[in-house]
Amino acid sequence: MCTKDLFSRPATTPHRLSEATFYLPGFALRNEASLLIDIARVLEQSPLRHMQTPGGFTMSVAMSNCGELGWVSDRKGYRYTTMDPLTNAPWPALPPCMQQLATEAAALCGFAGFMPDACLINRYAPGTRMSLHQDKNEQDFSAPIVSVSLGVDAVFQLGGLQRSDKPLRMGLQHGDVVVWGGEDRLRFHGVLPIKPQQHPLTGADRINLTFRKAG
Ligand code: MD6
Ligand code: FE
Repeated sequence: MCTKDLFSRPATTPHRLSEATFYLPGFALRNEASLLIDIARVLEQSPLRHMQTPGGFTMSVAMSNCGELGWVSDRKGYRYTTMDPLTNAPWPALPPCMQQLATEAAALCGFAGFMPDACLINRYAPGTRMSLHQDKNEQDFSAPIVSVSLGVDAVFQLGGLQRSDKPLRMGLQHGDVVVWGGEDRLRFHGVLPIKPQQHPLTGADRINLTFRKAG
């Protein structure tokens, strides 16, 4: 179900960045090929699109989802839906390999039994950024979020619980995983503008997956 890489890699030990935020460098490299195939299949069914913000702007990050629930933004606000508003069909199922990666990463960080019901897929073209925000449209803040970075490098901003807290900056590379939950679940965070670069698997783009328990 989940093709491991040809050359097995040593198990990653999570680096603890704060009380409940963990960095697992390269954790997703062990099944990068399966992951990229799974993502491509999902995007054939529910293509990436630029959503509208409630304020009427077009988001520069292109998004789609898989899982029972998908995160959407439009003039009415931010929320999770069971149907893809672009296709009027349910969001594609969460591929087992993707779910397994998220569940295993969460467990390594002390969040046993994490069962995501939503995976937001973000595509950043060069110059694209994600401004500081909190993830707070989910029902259950006791579940962590597992974030997987693929493709070109990004600089992630890890803020505090107040918007005014000065964010730390950390580089995220292809295969890196960040897990946060508990008291860090509502930390502000964002992504600085992506620099022009090339990655052999994704070209100039960065793909980020965030697995959530939304419902
Ligand atoms: C990104 N990530 O890395 C955007 N949210 O492209 C997020 O917004 C995010 O990485 C919650 C937890 C981890 C994340
Ligand atoms: Fe977020």
